[in-house]
Amino acid sequence: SGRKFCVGGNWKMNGDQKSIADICKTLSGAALDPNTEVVIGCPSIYLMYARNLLPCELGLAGQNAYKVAKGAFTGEISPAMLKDIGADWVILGHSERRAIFKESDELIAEKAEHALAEGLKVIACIGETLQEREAGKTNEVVARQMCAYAQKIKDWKNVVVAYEPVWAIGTGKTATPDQAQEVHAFLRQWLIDNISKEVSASLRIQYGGSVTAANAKELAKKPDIDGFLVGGASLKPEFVDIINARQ
Ligand code: G2H
Repeated sequence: SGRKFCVGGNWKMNGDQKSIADICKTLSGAALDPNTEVVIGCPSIYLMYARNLLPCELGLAGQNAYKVAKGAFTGEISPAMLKDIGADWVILGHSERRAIFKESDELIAEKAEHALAEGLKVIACIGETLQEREAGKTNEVVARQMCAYAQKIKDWKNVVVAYEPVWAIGTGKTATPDQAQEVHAFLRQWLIDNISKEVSASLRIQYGGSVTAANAKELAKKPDIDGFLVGGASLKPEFVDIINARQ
């Protein structure tokens, strides 16, 4: 496809200095597929620590960032701060941010716009809930979420989209390769219809939701799956096998 395979690890609110040192050691010692771009999403308090322990060719991501550079926003961090400490990516719009912290499509898009303007690369998450899927609304929901991003994102070159069906997140219930491919193909067509052929051909779309070493290889064979966003398994040595899923 010409799109470089891209695998993100999303550690979420997990880890401590000891366990993060262990993961970084595993990643440093492993033979990672040079044709896969790797990004580690680390809790913000450990970002500098992880940056110093990770191989320099691995990207580092915050898991959230606010929509302005600085100011009276107690508890928040900004893209400028992420850049300052050596992170080059941010994950935005994760379903946990949407569901637990009530982030709207619009706020998430504003965050993406600002992060891109500050020079960060963005993993822009989308995905439907089980209720939405069962109501036959999957395409409608992901299109709505993409529309919100598209209102604010004018240049997609530093964006990766992560399609994460909420019913597959942390549940052990992975989408089948066909189920994932079906939505990725829909998104590819949505991009042609709403953005451009060029963006549709070049934008990477990751699948996320209970990806493991056991299911990554089959998912990776699908033509519109350009990588993964991995939660639980990114904390374990099997993350190496997921990075190398296409070997
Ligand atoms: C989805 C995914 C990573 P997990 O949230 O973003 O997590 O692989 O644990 O389902």
